Amino acid sequence: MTNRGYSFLCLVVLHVSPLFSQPRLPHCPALAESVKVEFLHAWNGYRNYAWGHDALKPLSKQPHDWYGVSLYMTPVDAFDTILLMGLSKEAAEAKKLILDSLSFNKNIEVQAFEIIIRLLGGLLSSHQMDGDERFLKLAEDLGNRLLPIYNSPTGMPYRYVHLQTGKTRDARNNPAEIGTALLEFGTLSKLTRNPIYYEKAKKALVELYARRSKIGLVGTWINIETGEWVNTRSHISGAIDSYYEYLFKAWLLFGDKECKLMYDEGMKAVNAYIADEKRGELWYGVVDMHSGNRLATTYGSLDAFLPAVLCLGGDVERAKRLQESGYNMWNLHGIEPEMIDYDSMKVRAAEYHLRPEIIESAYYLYYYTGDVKYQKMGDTFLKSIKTYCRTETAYAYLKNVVTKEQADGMESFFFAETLKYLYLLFSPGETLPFGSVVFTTEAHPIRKTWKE
Ligand code: DMJ
Repeated sequence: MTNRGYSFLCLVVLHVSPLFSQPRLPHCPALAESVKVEFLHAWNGYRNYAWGHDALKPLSKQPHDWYGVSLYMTPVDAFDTILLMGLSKEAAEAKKLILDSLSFNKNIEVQAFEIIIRLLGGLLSSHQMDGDERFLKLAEDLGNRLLPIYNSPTGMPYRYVHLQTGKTRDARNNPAEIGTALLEFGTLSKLTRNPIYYEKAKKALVELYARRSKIGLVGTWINIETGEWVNTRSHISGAIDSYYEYLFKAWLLFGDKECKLMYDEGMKAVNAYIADEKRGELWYGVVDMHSGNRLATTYGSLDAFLPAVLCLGGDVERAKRLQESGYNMWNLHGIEPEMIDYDSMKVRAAEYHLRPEIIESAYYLYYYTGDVKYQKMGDTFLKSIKTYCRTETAYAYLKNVVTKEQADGMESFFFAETLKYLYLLFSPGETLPFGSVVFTTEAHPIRKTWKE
């Protein structure tokens, strides 16, 4: 890997952490501090120009609400990062904003997946970290409004639901949106002692798994009323990605053995058919779920979550190799494109949406290997993001990683995930002992506070 000005000083702290009998890893206070400074830069942009709205449009300096009215997407998604960074003034302001004003009694239809991972997950981790019961009350209200998604003939969820009427829409769904709910709904069940949320979200996963092909793969789109696949492309990219993540993490958080089994079987098939070797590098592409025939050699910023999950599942060797490939992708144009063809190494989708996945994987790999090169990678990621995405008021995603043209958007996951994983990568164990929580797909840390 290139060094690209790796000039920071990491402190080697070799005493033993009380939670884990392993030496603490070197941390980089100066870099952690600079992530905090950048967080505050983006947060203050949101605070000054979009306070109380879902998000800030960083170039026009205008607020943006996904559904016309605000669901406080940015503050809810960002709140646990604010707490982790110890920003007490910002935490108090954000908490007041959320608890005084957030209500889900809104005449709107929402996309369940996005609301579950950003808001339900955010409220649950906020409750656990801050201790205020009102966060849990909001989560419970939201959970109840979302539950009708599971009222389908198969038990797999519809994509959209109206928050007041419970009316559902869109029977064409994908594994990521079907499966990425068990951590949030499961935690809601544990904390409210109401098993309904766990049961519904788990059934959806089991029903999906039951429809895997003979070679063990899932496709991209399925009709959740008939159970028929409508798109049989199989990969680990967007629309499937966190289905695998949640199978493993449900085992970690809830000790759900069935989920572990489904993960092991699923990942066996993924490694047998989707994994691909090029020039001695490991990549994951696209195959047909029934034949296993290769359909495309594409990999992108969303796929870069896999090394993190491979680490958790014990496959650190594949994780290391895949992260190297992802790092090459990042360095093609100095910042990561949404998708490349790893055969030709040409960009296929040129945006950079301020995504976290490759940083999340560096964070896990640093813990699993203790190799400081993952912090150096993090330093590269931070420098690129600062160089190309920073604006006068906040951060903007890139329309094109080749031209570096900025676009008028800053997703809430930039606060929830991208900056959180960078911060944690540079301050290992200082803020949050590794292994003490399970991160949801939106990086909301969930602590197991219940008995099995
Ligand atoms: C986030 O909302 C979540 O990480 C999701 O699983 C995938 N997409 C974004 C980040 O890229």
